[in-house]
Amino acid sequence: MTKPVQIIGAPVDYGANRRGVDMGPSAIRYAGLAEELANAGVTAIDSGDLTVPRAEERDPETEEPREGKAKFLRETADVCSRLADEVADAIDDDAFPLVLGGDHSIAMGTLGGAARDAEIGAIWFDAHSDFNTPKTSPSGNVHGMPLAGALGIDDFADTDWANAPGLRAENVVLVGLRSVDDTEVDAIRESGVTTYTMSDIDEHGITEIVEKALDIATDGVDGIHVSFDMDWLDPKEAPGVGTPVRGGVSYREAHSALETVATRNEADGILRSLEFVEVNPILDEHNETATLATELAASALGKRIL
Ligand code: HAR
Ligand code: MN
Ligand code: MN
Ligand code: MN
Repeated sequence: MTKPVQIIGAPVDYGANRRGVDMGPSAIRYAGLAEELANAGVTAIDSGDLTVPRAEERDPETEEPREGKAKFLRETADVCSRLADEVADAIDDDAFPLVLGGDHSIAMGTLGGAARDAEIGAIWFDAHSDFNTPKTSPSGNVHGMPLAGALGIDDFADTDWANAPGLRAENVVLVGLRSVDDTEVDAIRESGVTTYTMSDIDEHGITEIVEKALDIATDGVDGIHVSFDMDWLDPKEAPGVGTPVRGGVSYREAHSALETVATRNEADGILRSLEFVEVNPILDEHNETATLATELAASALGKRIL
């Protein structure tokens, strides 16, 4: 990464039903993010954390949306709006935003900022498809909704804070899916996004799948966002997540995926923003999931062994 990287912490747990993911940004910094990035030859500026009121001080019920349920939607709207501004400002300053979550609801902020004055694609590394809406969500947890929100699906059609203006569904690729709710299937099919499941990775290998994802995500856009949910990895590698799903990618596959992204970015400078979400230090073992996030960030930003 030739640009200076601007680290933005989003200590948010409104969107998850397990408390603790709000401590993710601290845990990732404590695990040595600054040193990892420095060793990778990256210049990083840490702009600290967004101010996020504690969930206990808030009432999870909201009047919005009109139908269905979504907990802490007002609070999520507030923090995503501020995150979008920070991300857009970083890009304006010719810095590269690296956002630390926090639960995955914050992706609506990151994408909103990255897609403010640009047409963008996105690669979503996640066990889950995050395509629910307040109407369809089985849980009411907003971290299961950010792609639907950013793409303006159904209830989210006129929810300005959630929508990412320049995000193009035809340039959105979900990689490594293994947990999709029945309620998400139709919306995914109708949206025009591309999906690769874990079975596709089994069949074709991680490199081929990520190369294909990059071809699709980068086609005709100004840049891409990479959203990395730590539950994409197998829970044996990343135990510190709130919604683990067996059968995820290995340690090497995760690095390989991000090294493939880094190599493409070195060639065409297409990477516009990056985020790591869903690290839950309370559920972690010796901060290893946070440590993994620091290593993966270095791989994505161009760390080389030789
Ligand atoms: N699909 C489920 C729901 O909507 C689970 C959401 C998963 N949580 C995440 N997102 N970590 O990737 O409740
Ligand atoms: Mn997710
Ligand atoms: Mn997930
Ligand atoms: Mn196939």
